[in-house]
Amino acid sequence: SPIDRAKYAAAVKAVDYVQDGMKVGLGTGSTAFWMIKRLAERVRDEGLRVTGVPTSSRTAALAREEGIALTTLDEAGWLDLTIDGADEVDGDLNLIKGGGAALLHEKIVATASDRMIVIADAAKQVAALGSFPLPVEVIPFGWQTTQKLVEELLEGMDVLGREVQVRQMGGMKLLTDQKNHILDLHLKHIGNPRQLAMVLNQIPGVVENGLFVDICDVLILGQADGRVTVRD
Ligand code: DER
Repeated sequence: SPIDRAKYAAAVKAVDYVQDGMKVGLGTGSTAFWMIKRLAERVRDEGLRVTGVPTSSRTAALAREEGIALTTLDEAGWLDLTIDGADEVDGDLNLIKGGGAALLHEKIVATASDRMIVIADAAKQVAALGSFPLPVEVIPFGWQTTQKLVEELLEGMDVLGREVQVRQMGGMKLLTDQKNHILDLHLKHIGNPRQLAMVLNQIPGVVENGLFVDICDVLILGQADGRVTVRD
């Protein structure tokens, strides 16, 4: 499909940044899927030596299946590069991530890297973040009180919408790899991503949120005709 061609184009360009011997954070989602396929192709065709740190169990399974050597973040210590997708990207390279419920491990891995490259189809670029619901990871203990505290916090924030929903999967509350829940915040427009990212994590039951501020270093946008634009 045109969207898949756009994602693949961005993924191929990002994998060109991977050099022999690198330790690479492997993102989660349908764009990261193409990155893993292309990286595995370079490992097979060129004998590229790379060690991957997956950001989710499903990325670990895909990378293993494709023959990419994996390790843990603790074993790796620090990474050269992380390549991951995003749900939205604004003009300052701030992101909303977490559509695939992997935002906690994604943010840890991205932050533990010398460089983070985001790959996306051009439609992910927005003037202001917020059309995509902002995921917030919360621990199960007292999650309904945590949701009330999040709703109260939003009353005073520069946002246009304030509806909060716990993410369901097959009629049950979704459980992340860390066995936590996800609240989706339908904010419509986020006036101050940096401030919101900071105050959300002050709420006791909140583990992490999907706002990635000052984390993305390079944005690679793909188009259906195969063209890519690189912004850093
Ligand atoms: O869940 C995530 O953070 C994913 O990276 C998501 O933001 C991008 O998923 P996509 O590449 O399938 O659109």
